[in-house]
Amino acid sequence: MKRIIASALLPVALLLGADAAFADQPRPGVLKKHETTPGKKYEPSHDVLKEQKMTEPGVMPGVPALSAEEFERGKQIYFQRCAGCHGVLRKGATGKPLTTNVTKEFGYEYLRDFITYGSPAGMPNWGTSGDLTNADIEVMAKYLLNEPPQPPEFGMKEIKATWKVIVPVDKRPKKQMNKLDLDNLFSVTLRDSGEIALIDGASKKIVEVIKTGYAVHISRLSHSGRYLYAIGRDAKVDLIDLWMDPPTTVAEIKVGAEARSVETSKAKGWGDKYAIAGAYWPPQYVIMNGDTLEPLKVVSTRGMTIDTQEFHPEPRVASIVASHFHPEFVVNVKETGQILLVNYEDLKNFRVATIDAERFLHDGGFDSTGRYFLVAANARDTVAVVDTKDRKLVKLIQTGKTPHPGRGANFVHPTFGPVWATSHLGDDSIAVIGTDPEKHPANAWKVVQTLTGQGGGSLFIKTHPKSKHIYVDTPLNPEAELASSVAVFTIGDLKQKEPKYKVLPIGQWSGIAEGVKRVVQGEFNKAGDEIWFSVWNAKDQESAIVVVDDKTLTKKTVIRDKRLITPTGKFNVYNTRSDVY
Ligand code: DHE
Repeated sequence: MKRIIASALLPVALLLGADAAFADQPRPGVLKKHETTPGKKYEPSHDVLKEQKMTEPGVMPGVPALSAEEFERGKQIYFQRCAGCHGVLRKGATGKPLTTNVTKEFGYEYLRDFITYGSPAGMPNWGTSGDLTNADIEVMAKYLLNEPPQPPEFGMKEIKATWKVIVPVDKRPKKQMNKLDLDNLFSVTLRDSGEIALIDGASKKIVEVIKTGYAVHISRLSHSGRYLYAIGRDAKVDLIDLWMDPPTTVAEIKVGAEARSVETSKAKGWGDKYAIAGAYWPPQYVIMNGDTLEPLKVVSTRGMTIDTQEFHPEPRVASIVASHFHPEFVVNVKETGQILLVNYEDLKNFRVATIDAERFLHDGGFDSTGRYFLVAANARDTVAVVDTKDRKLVKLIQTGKTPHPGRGANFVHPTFGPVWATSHLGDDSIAVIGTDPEKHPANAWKVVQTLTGQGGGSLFIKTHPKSKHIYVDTPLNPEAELASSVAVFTIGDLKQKEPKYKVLPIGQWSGIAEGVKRVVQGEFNKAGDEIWFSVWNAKDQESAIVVVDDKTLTKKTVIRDKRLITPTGKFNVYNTRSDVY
């Protein structure tokens, strides 16, 4: 029996699956009070867009006018708290549309009450939770009755204007100038300081802290491992040359106003040639030169949804991976549910294959052979599988509630052969999916086993080809104890019907007393004998990285350094460039 965490479901619904946000349309008087949850930290907030200059709507007959101050406040709140679900243009994303034809039907009082009390279907109770004041709620009710402002587009002209080559290619070294063991270097996201820390895998010392974009999100490595690309939520890409002494930012660019993903070309003969970044706003991806970030092509993702075949004005670009079989990027478009195979062989005679998958695509990774890509369509509790060699959809697989694999975990199951696994945000299950159609055809592309972990609110699952263990985090679980610990399964035990897991109290091991100490995203070192976890506290509190010995499942080292501000994602150079997970 799956334990679904009611309180964790709310933000999940809000973030990822809430077409339901307005589905029940409660009337004032029957609104239910409910609690806002800890998982709300995971709502997408368009913090960067909220700062953009936008034109105020004119005065409209029959609609309460907004003062300039109220407009500014409404815009800030909308982009920070609402746009992630209801869309930048209010035309609906994972939440329902809030265009004026809809909001005028509801009227001022209804909107005010809805925002205050929320709904059991996914709308948070912004008022009764204390997140918004009555004055803010009144502004928001008025704001929604007025026409939505549109943030500016960001085409080639604007992108080019942000592009800087700081160290030209001919001024860069011809060989590695530092003594770092680059393949065992970790790039660590320091989310709230907008920096990455490069940490040496052996000494566990910070080698360099490098300024990046705002609320930096992920790092990806070029095929050779020389170049590191970091993307901020402000869509700023920083290109860092790891051969320089010390590693230095050699180019930067902004590919839009809001973004989350970046990747580099990995097909044979194309290593280090191109980079690609996907934006949330405007909905587009940009292909760039790998060593300079010179923007070469901007492509919009606006288009039809795969199911209802309706036009979607702002489908965001979620994860991007690079095919190992063809000169192609696999670009996952969240709201249309399309997986694009973007061929970069000839940018003039440009070819994009469009695979109808499922909505709303988010994160994913390859199987152990690097041929099949598995991606979560989290609004539909589905994992979509694409064959990147034959360029086609293989299967849509039903999993638990709101799969969230990160890049997932590949291992050889004692009964079912090669498998890939995902944990879930919305329940405590771990879906184990067969991935070997050649030697284990009966198990391929099915959930062959469902494990029960310690709770929902999981974001990342991890193993390594050399490891006998599978690690499942639960940073968004409302229970502090679960949020600050990790469940570990032993692969050999999966023969049993209900395999048990061991709990590692990573937060406690960090020795930090303050904060919730969310433990997030395990990442192995190159040798595959230790796994690093972030102990993620608030910006003004101490955070840490705890290194666990994979053989003994004991604490090996704790990295504590005042420069480690809000560490979240960690990217080992070798494992990231080679897609080992
Ligand atoms: Fe992420 C990956 C989007 C919040 C940590 N995150 C991704 C990817 C996307 C994404 C599309 C896949 C990138 C790829 O593979 O190309 N993340 C979003 C959001 O929209 C969301 C939900 C809200 C937001 O406003 O950004 C969000 N993400 C978070 C966090 O709150 C996390 C936990 C902490 C943080 O640093 O912000 C977080 N996301 C991560 C990490 C990865 C990631 C560590 C890469 C995992 C990996 O192993 O590859």
